[in-house]
Amino acid sequence: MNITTRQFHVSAMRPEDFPRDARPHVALMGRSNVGKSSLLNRLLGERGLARTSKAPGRTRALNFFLVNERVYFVDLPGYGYARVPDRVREEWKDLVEAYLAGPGRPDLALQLLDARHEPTELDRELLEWLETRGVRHEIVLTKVDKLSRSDKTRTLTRAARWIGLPPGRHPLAVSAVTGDGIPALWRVIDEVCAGRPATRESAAPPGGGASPKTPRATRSGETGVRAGFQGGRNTL
Ligand SMILES: Nc1nc2c(ncn2[C@@H]2O[C@H](COP(=O)(O)OP(=O)(O)O)[C@@H](O)[C@H]2O)c(=O)[nH]1
Ligand SMILES: [Mg+2]
Repeated sequence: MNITTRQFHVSAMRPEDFPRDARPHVALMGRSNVGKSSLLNRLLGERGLARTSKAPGRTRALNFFLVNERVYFVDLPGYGYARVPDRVREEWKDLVEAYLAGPGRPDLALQLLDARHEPTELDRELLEWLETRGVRHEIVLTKVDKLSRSDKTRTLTRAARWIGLPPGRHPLAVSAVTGDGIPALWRVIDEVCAGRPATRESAAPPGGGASPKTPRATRSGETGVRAGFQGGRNTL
């Protein structure tokens, strides 16, 4: 996508604030501090568009950004941050569920995992929730600039197993600092925004390897099961 305009649209604290038009949505989700806002800024090419912070647990609202007047990028509140009152955590959970299960739910959810850390129970819960609801999603490992080459290879292999990808396939891995992996991520986003079928080549594993074209989760996987993402029951 050749970005010509990008602007902050709305900070939604209640479902009534969500945009109601038919434009596609790309949502960034993941633990607090995983790098959602930084990745959004990198993707959209404007530092400071979404607020980033060294202090976790800051974002309470769903922040919508409108790109080229035709697609929303949505910066969601992070989960997994312990020092949050129960009441706020419950509000967050209800708001995110209302968004994910509502009519304007994302066409593509980017689930971010910090490449340096093991995924948590809450990461697993979110992934299962997205799969159960048939929301198209893509796992994206963040902050890969912090890994050595050998650590990166190991991390990609471990993450592929965690997600359950077939052998030879790896998740996307990006750095908001160096821009590593950003073009590959854009290819996925462009494909979804263009409304083409949900297939893509996997990110090439380091050192080569087969990359079978395997469709990822699609909307046809919708089951109607109300699993409910409990993210933040114990920690936000
Ligand atoms: N080295 C490195 N640091 C990053 C990267 N992305 C984010 N960070 C840092 O991680 C912290 C949290 O980032 P932020 O985007 O606010 O995370 P969010 O809470 O998920 O929105 C900030 O200090 C960022 O500068 C990255 O790709 N590489
Ligand atoms: Mg943020």
